[in-house]
Amino acid sequence: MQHLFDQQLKVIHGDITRLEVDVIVNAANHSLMGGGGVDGAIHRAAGPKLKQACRELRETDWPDGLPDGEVALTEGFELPARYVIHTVGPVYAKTKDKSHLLASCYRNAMTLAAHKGCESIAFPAISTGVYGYPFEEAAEVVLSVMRDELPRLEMTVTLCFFSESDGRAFLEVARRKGELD
Ligand code: AR6
Repeated sequence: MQHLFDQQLKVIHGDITRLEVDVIVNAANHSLMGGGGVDGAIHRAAGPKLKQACRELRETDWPDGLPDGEVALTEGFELPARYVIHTVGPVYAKTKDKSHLLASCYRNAMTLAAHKGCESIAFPAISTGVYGYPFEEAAEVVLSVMRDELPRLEMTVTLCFFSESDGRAFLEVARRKGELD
């Protein structure tokens, strides 16, 4: 584990569904009905009540689906995390304003988590899997959101990369940007 931004940001690798934090973020899709990647893992680990909660969210709040960059909160059900915040990252090849939308995913999730009284939040590397966002480009977006947002929040943020090499690649970007010694 590596700490950045005065210990407020942790960089780890592993399975986000195992983390004992107040809230984990899901890289979902517009339907909120589950999918592959981290979305599939979160739905499997949370159990069937998560899908039911997502269905209800669709009916009440998002009848046309969750737009890119927006966030929606459910309980965590069988997860160690109390809540899940679902967000939809941009599909790299199809989206014009992608860095703005990717930043919105992170920023909106942290704002909602703070509003719910959460003190710890964990993110996967949103959009960098099936949605094709180049990893280093996404890392730059994440770092600039963290630099802007962390000072105003009393919250610990964990970036949970699935592989050790992704974790190392993120730290390399941070080092290049002068965020790491
Ligand atoms: N814990 C942490 N990270 C994980 C885990 C896990 N258990 N499993 C995968 N990752 P992706 P996207 C990493 O494709 O690009 C889904 O089908 C993975 O290695 O899950 O935003 C949704 O339903 C990668 O670095 O999300 C959408 O349709 C990162 O999570 C679509 O994929 C994100 O990869 C969203 O695509």
